[in-house]
Amino acid sequence: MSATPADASQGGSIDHVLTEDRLFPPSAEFAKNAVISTVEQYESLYAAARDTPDAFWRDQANEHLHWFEPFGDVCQWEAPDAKWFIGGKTNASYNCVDAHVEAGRGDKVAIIWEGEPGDQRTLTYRELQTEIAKCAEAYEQLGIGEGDVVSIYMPMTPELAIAMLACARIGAIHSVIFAGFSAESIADRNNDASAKLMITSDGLYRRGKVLPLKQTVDEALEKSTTVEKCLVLRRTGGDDTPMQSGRDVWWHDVVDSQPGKLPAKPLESETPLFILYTSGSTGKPKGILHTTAGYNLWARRTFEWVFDHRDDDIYWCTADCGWITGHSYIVYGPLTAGATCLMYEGAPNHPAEDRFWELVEKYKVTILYTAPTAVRAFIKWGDEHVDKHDLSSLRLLGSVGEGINPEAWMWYHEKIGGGRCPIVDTWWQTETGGIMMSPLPGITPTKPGSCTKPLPGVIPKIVDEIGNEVDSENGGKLCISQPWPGMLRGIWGDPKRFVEQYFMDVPGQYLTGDNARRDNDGYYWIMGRIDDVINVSGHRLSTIEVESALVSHPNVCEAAVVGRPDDLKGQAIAAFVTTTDREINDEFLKELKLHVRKQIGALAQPDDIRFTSALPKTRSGKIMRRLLRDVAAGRELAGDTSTLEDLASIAQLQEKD
Ligand code: 6R9
Repeated sequence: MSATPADASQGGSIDHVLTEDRLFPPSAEFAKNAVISTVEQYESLYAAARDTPDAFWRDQANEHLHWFEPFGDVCQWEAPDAKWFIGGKTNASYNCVDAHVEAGRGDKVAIIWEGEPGDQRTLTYRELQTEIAKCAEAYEQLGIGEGDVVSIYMPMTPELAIAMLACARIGAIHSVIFAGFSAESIADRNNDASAKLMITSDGLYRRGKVLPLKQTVDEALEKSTTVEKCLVLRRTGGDDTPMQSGRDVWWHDVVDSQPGKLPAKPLESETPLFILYTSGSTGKPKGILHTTAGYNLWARRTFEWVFDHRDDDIYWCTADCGWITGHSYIVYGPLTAGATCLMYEGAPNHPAEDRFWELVEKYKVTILYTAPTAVRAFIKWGDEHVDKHDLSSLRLLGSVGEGINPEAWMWYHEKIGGGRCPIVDTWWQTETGGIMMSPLPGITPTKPGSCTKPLPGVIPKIVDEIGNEVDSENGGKLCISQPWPGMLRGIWGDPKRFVEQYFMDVPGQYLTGDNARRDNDGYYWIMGRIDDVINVSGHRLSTIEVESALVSHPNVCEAAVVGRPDDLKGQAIAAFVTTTDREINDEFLKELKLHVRKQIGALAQPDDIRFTSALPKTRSGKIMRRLLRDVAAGRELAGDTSTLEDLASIAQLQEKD
């Protein structure tokens, strides 16, 4: 294999990687003990899920979930509506904890937690069950029941997972909001979902500082019309947390004193489990809806297949529960599978750049699942931080959130994996609920930069502009042509957008929003988004969302936002703005960045803001983003525009066209 377009676009600096034509087969040692240990095993699972999906998923669901009442039909599918395991009753919190306690595995450690300041806790499955039940009992006292939405804005503490699973226990719907979002963003999400209860903590530790979460929530609650109560965990301490009487209650007052006996409620398979907001191609984040049984099964099986889970593994996913990766691969997948999970609260470089490796060594982590943006940061920080630690416990490495460039892949493989650990590059989305394409570590020879092959139940198609399947070598839009249990069930409150966004381009098929190509070995290479979504440090952002935030500043007339390549973040945010007659200086620049931070959150703050007197537009008035992407990336512009730094003249030039 010569350099692929996917490789080339990453522009790595190690030449031998770009012309890499080796495959990295799993070692015989790994393959011998793997959950899926032969290609034939994978092929027969894949064929069964494709050709006889009902029989396949019936067996999977019966074997891997607990059923209070059996289901009838396996799947009813009329695009865009999928229903799975019709009429059955199960409960995700039961599957995550009670099932293990009932089976005599209650003393196994479920969560090993370490806080940023170094405090530690472990919770067995039995202890976790009790904590979840207590929290669910408190919810009921606070008037929360089946179908109510609970917004969770918390640091990465065990209570965050407990709060999620307590919702699942009684049929309430959680909406976790990443604790870096602004008060505005929280209020938008609360209002969109009609959240009734909000859960937060007094503060959050970040690189040794305390961020006042409750203060942000107070601001959000002023604009959240439906929230009745706010439950507050004491995390950072101090006496200065304002509590509004009648609305705010402390976790230690209402949760800790509960008996912890509430059983999991039998819930119909399609009972909404959670909403998770993610950015799409328009300005407003959409609430992706997942339901109970199908999602839970998908999270569990994909976890077991891809991470080759064994009973004695210490598994660590470094994501935050505020993203889908945390939902599926910190909470629902690993806990349903009965895994022991490490959960870490803080930053990878606090108190020093070796914090992750210190944790791997200390807890003898065997499986590590992280993001390419983190790997690139580790490379930048230097090998000496890694060299200080014994990482020999590791046996498997995972990657998620964006494509991993071959240079980072090689470093991860050699430096962290000691050349012996397979890397699973997992491609999936908030919408898909769980991993869709990934190597299976016991059998799939890997190619740096490719997410390799689809998992059983995933039937990818590569199509052209009008939806016809194309010669996949050149690439096209990536669709999934059969429903799978973990697929999204809707956009909260917006059925029209659900169809338009995902099922219109190719009727009856799920449109992923990514471009992909398939090589001669049947390996998939994700080539990036087809819409206006950018991927900053593995986080999805809509360019329009950032533009809306910018134009809400009184001195901004118009704004265009594009992604530009960035060595660390994958993509950085570049903004072009036209302004009122206010003087352009550093103060204004800072104010604008801060404004976006306030509107959306720190992760959306533009890296560059360029002022211009006009934006280049097509004659139909569309901003020429492609051109701006070139300008932002410092690429040479084609033809007459190549020497023009002033966008206004580009704009004028376009007008004359
Ligand atoms: C799980 C998650 C989804 C988008 C997706 C794609 C990009 C994720 C990737 C990848 C290439 C991978 N993406 N994993 N691209 N290779 N292994 O990240 O969900 O936040 O919804 O983002 O991220 O563009 O469409 P989400």
